[in-house]
Amino acid sequence: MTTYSAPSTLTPILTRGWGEDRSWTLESYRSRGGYEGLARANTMTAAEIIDVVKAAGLRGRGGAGFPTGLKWSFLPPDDGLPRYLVVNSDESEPGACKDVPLLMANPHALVEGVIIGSRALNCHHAFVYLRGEVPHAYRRLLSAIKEAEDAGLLGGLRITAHAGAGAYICGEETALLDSLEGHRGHPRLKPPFPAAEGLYARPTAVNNVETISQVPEIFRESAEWYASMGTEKSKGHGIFSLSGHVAHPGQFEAPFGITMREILDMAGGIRPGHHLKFWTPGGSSSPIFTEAELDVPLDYESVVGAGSMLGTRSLQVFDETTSVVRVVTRWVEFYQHESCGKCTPCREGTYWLKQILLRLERGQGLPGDVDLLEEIAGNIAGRSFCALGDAAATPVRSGIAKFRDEFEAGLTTPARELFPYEASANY
Ligand code: L3W
Ligand code: SF4
Repeated sequence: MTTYSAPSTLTPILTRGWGEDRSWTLESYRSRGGYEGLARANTMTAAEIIDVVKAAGLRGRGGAGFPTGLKWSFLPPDDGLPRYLVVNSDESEPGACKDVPLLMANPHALVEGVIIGSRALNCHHAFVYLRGEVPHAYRRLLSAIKEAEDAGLLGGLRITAHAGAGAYICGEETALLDSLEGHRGHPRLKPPFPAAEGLYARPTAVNNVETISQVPEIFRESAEWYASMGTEKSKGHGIFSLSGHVAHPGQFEAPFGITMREILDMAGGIRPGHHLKFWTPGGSSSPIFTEAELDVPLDYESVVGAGSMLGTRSLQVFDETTSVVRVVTRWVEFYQHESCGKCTPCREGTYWLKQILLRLERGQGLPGDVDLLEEIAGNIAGRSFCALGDAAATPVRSGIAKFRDEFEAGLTTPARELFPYEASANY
């Protein structure tokens, strides 16, 4: 059993001031140095702004870790026609809980980042796509945009906050653009990437909320300061959202390269009287880890090297009272429900996976079911139109790889007998 020792220090940058009274107001944000970065960026050309972001090493915080400055530089030269910055705030990966708290506590970091990013891209209209089910974050953003506008900070830029109708697939950047245009959200074929042909077929940069919110601090401090944090290839810091069977769940901001063991230290460890069984480094889309991976540095490269992916840094923790079969079944049900139906492997495969998992969960599995699950998941992964299909196959494959016995037990024994609900309740 693991023991957790001395807590490590946090790096409160984006989360600085979250606990302050009315931290979301312009006045509070300014007291923390807010809009000083914009003042500095305003003295630079668009190309210089992009160079600073490149030098900082900022990478996308929405899951893929794509270099932000490089993405911005992919937009073709300004031809005088519209071009757009679109912020993806459609946070809905199971376990992800960083963008909504960020918007609630510190919306001006996003607004300031949008203004700087729009200057870098020579765009005059930016969009923020949020989940309609989170109206409080939507309202908070609207009030921050209004405050910035009234203070004359937008400099002619128009920022539109758009509330989506609540579909996970609209977090995929091209489905998001379809939805923003008023269509049903379906992923588009890439290339062309949005940088060449995005919103209304015009050059568009799509970036995650946290990515854009980190831009102001790079200009307020410096690219060198930012690049001095983290690891060689995963520079800077990020918000890690920790949930599940831990003593103190929540958002922990830390440089890349921190380990799960250190984050658990900060969170007071696993809930009292229990021990870790498995965890996800990047939400339900990432292969699961166990105690063996507690010391893997949480940066993009190391996590991939250990067989998973960092994704959205959604650290979900499960103790020994948890049935892997039950968790995987819930995740697959989610993906099946959220599948947009455009391609056959995902549309049919996720439904098929769900049926088999449900009977294993009930202890009514059929001989060969575990092999069949692996076969179906193997035919979804890499054969689907977008990442959702891969994501649905991932927990099935990694769950079986690490806890095959529990899936085999589903041929005879219901998960609730092996792992009673009462024991797994998160007190
Ligand atoms: C121009 C090129 N642009 C790539 C751009 C591309 C995109 C970015 C990354 O998936 C992952 C996924 C989820 N010219 C380009 C180019 N780009 N090559 O770079 O692209 P890509 O395709 O690697 O990633 P993606 O489609 O953005 C994101 C994982 O993140 N994930 C997601 C979680 C959930 C949410 C949510 O809750 N809303 O995001 C979690 O781990 O599985 O693998 O902008 O255009 N040559
Ligand atoms: Fe739609 Fe799933 Fe195909 Fe993605 S993988 S396009 S969500 S059916």
